[in-house]
Amino acid sequence: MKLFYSPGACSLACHILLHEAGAAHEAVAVSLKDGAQFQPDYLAINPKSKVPALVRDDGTVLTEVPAISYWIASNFPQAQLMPATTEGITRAIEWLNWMSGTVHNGGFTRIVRAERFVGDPLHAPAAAEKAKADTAKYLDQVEARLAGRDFALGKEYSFADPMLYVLARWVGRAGKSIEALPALAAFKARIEARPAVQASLKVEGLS
Ligand SMILES: N[C@@H](CCC(=O)N[C@@H](CS)C(=O)NCC(=O)O)C(=O)O
Repeated sequence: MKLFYSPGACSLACHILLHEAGAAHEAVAVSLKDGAQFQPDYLAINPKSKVPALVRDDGTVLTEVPAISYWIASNFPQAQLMPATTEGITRAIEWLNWMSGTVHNGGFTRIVRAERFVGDPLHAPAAAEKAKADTAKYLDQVEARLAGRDFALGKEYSFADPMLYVLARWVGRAGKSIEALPALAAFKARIEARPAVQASLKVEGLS
């Protein structure tokens, strides 16, 4: 398989899960800052111009962090990334949809790519400030939900956790310090101790 990623981007969640699963893969960097996601060779892989994209062994391409995360957990059962109950699986999907749809694309993306969300480029700084305030509020909601838990679902690690780890790495962009989010800070340290996380950070040049 081939995972198309950008260092520290949301694709890191899928990269971690591939390492957790022990899945044979090649990690291919896409330079977002150089606009490689808009070039024809990448558009042929993912016309949405986003990472992650996972090219599977049969050549088919899977996109979207929640879908890729679920697929890895389903296909590598020995890694025990899939919760044992329907309730657990449903809660993991609930987390991933919230993190991806609201906190990431409805929050952080509006901060770092504010110019895409306004008609007049002069309005981008104000839009970014509003997005920062909204994202800080979302992070407070994440913190409240995580309080008293070791992982997103409670005691058990699951396919939802790597994306939560990615968000924990980004809190500074919302003007938050990780120390102000103690449950998220403890979670981040817990996840960072996992060999699969260390291996992924190393490949992405972040360790
Ligand atoms: N909904 C997508 C979001 C993917 C996404 O926004 N990826 C960012 C990196 S974190 C990206 O590729 N951005 C490039 C761009 O928007 O030009 C998912 O969950 O996979």
